[in-house]
Amino acid sequence: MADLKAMAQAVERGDRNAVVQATQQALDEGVAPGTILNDGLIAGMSSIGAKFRNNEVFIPEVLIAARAMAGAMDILEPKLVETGVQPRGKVVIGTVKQDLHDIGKNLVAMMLKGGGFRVTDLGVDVAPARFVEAAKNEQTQILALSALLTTTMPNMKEVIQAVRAGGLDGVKIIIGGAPVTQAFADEIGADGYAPDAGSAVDLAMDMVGAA
Ligand code: B1M
Repeated sequence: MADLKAMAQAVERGDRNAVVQATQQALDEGVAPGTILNDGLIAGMSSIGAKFRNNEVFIPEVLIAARAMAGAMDILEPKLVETGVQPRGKVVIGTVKQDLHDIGKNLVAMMLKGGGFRVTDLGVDVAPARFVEAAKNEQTQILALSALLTTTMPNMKEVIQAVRAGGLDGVKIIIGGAPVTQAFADEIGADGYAPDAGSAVDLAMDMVGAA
């Protein structure tokens, strides 16, 4: 019989084969796709996210867990769509203009997916106008900006100004990246700041009222 606790543990271990197999078995046994997502896959990612925040595990473990979950999502996603399960929220993410660093941003994107968000990743060196366009097209609730250079941090403010000028007042803007701080977020009028990928998920949940 499908064991969602074991599935969550397999996600944490990053055992892709076990996670994919358990997901298929649960589907075959008629477990609801939303239950598999929440009680199996997201439970596993949440647990590893908490351990990452507490420095009990490190980036490689999180990446391997995210890869295991992604394998299961390949088979689960069409079923979620069929059964009309809604994502927790939509996030558009990218690294700001003139900044090519994407390792942390990718980690945040993976953790957000692991947290049940639908994520559109615009990549690196993203101009403010592209963020605005994507936020409109995707009808996103959250825009997540990453910057790794002190010289590109000011470009986050440009995005915020462009988004507000574009009339997207309902879109929450959250920011992060090694040189970014809560004080900087306050200064430029961001809606939130997260120091790491796990906290970014908690913050995003907060923003959509799912915490
Ligand atoms: Co660059 N680089 N780099 N670099 N690089 C740094 C950032 C630097 C600190 C190195 C140093 O001098 N000690 C320095 C910045 C100095 C500064 O501005 N104060 C620097 C520099 C100067 C440069 C160049 C200018 C070097 C040059 O060409 N002279 C150049 C700039 C290129 C450009 O962007 N235009 C450059 C280039 C590169 C590479 C291309 C070689 C490569 C990037 C490869 C890639 O990303 N695909 C690179 C790398 C790898 C680094 C270091 C070594 C590692 C960054 C990293 O990936 N960390 C970095 C030094 C360091 O940090 N030790 C450095 C791991 C990653 C998981 O952490 O990105 O912080 P991080 O993400 C964390 C959190 O910050 C947070 O969550 C993540 C996970 O917990 N987070 C968010 C990140 N984004 C978030 C968004 C959110 C929330 C949380 O949204 C809400």
